[in-house]
Formats: sequence, C-alpha cells, structure tokens
Amino acid sequence: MSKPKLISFNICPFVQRSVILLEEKGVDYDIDFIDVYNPPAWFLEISPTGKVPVLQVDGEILFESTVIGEYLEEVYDPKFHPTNPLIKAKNRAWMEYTSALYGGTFNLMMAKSKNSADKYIQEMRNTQKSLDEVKHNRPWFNGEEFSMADMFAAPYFVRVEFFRQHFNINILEGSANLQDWSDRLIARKSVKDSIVKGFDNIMIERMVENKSYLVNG
Ligand SMILES: N[C@@H](CCC(=O)N[C@@H](CS)C(=O)NCC(=O)O)C(=O)O
Repeated sequence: MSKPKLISFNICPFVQRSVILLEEKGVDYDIDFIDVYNPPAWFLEISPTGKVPVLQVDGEILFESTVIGEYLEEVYDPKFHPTNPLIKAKNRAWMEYTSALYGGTFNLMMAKSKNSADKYIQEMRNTQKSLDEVKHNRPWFNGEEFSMADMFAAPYFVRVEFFRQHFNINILEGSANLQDWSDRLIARKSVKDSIVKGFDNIMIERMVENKSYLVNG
C-alpha cells in the first residue's frame, strides 16, 4: 500500500476528521493544502465533487470524510469502531448527525447580521440537544472507550471553542454532557495536532473578507 496523501483546506472540519484519525492510528501520510474556494486545475481533475477531503492512495481517489474514515479504520490498526454491529451502526448514524453541525459553524462565521447569527446559534443548539442526550454523562461517546464517533465530533467543539474565546458566544450553554465531551476532546493530542498553525487568525481573516457580522459588528 502506498503512503496515503490527504488533500486538505486549512480550516475544513471534514478534513480535520481524517487528520485526527490518521494521527490516532500513527499513519505515515502526506498532506497537501489547497484553497478549496480557488482550487487548482489538478484538484478539479481528480475530485468528483470539488470538495475536500480527498485521499489519494495506490493511484485511487477517495472522497467524503465518512468514507475516508471507514477506509482508514479498515486498513490501519488500532481499531476504533466498536465491534458490536448494532453499536457500530449507531455510532455511524451519530457521526453522520454531527456533520449537520459543521454547516452551522460555517453559517455563524459568515452571518451578516445579529438576527442571522442568533438564528444559526439556535439551530445548532436545537441539533445538539439530541446529541447531548445520547452522549450521556460518560467520558466518551461509547463510555470508557475512545472511538471514531468521538473523533468525528471533535472538529465541531474546536469551532465552538473558537466562538467562545473570540466572540464570547457559548453555543454549548445548557449542554453539560457536551461541555464535558468538548473539554476532553480539545485536550486530546490528536485533536490539538489536527489544528493548523494560526487557525484562529485564518478563521478571523476569512470572516473579515466575508464581512461577517461577528467581526464587523
Ligand atoms: N460531505 C463532505 C463535505 C466536505 C465539504 O463540504 N468540504 C468543504 C470544505 S470544509 C469543501 O470542500 N467545499 C468546497 C465546495 O463546496 O466547493 C465530507 O464529509 O467530506
């Protein structure tokens, strides 16, 4: 098997999922950064959707963060999915569920008015309610064992923390289970290592460029 190469965009939460998994498994991989909103021609040629992450391995192209995650889980040890098929399927369902929250963080970043910012915060709080319930007050999503479901939710909490630190917005208000989960995930080495250098500044620069309400008031 050739060394996998991940095509990334510096602030993409979906790419970050793949990076966390690669780091947790100690895989030797290459990473290439592109500006996904101004993509090079070679990327458009290899990517069917024009989206990152893309994983290049053995001359093949994989896309969609969940599919890339399942592939990496299958071919590299240690394994992180629970073995029980029903629990594994449930984990996959909730991994898909967290994908919806990433749209919320992007919308909030780019919101043009207080009204729309408030609306996006409320939408994320509504979505996160069921996640808070299913997570329970346990260390990780499945209890004591750290798993892919934890990794796939981590980029959400990195962004939640960004909004808390820079804009005093506490999206997790009222979600004690998620706050505890967030604290654990943000402290984890693979999650810290998955955040690109200068992440906060890059996020803020994007917001300035897009005349975001949060930076312009
Ligand atoms: N469902 C995809 C979502 C990937 C995605 O939306 N990536 C964004 C960057 S974070 C992207 O490439 N956007 C470019 C575009 O939509 O043209 C996945 O899970 O991999």
